[in-house]
Amino acid sequence: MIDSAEKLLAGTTREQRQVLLIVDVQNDFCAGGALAVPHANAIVPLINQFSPHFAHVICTQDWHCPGHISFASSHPGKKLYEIIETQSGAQMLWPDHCVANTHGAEFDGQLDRARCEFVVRKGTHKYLDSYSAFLENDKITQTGLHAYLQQRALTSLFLVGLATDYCVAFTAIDARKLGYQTIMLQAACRAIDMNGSLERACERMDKVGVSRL
Ligand code: VGL
Ligand code: ZN
Repeated sequence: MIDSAEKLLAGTTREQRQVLLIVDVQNDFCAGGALAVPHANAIVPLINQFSPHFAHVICTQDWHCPGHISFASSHPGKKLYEIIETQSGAQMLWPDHCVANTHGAEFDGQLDRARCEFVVRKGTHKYLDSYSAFLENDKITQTGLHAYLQQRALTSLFLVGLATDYCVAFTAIDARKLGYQTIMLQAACRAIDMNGSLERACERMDKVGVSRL
């Protein structure tokens, strides 16, 4: 850790090191969106209630270019939700979603972002997807979130948002591996839950020590 972050850590209270990390609360994952997560909109008022109680609020944004590798439409002959092999491993094929600079990629209009201090965009490379807000799916490429948190000595993360079984879970698991205290606030998350994906994600989170409140 850099020297100034160490000083910051010594001089701050536990509360000052806590972050509300709002994962992918974007139009395409909400009602009427291209990859709508069931009951996604129900979490927004709750997240808005939590925000003022955190010293730090950070939002993540799924941000793909047209023709992105994760889109089924980029792979003629392949079906939606099929899993294909790519250079960076297995890739599930999704509907076109969160295309950069489109309405679908914007944050939900009801989400209060007044106190959001940092936005992390992920999945920005055409040939590389990212569920985690820390490491993209090749497990090498970093988004910059870890560096930001380290430099500000932010050590404990409260996760809310979409989707529990994909981006929230992958982000929480990487956070634990990187040494953050990681708490998932389940009431303010919603899942896609396809073929047991939610149960598997919860098992993986439990195994690495993500707290689920
Ligand atoms: C997500 C699938 C594809 C998510 C993002 O935010 O959970 N899921 N891209
Ligand atoms: Zn995506």
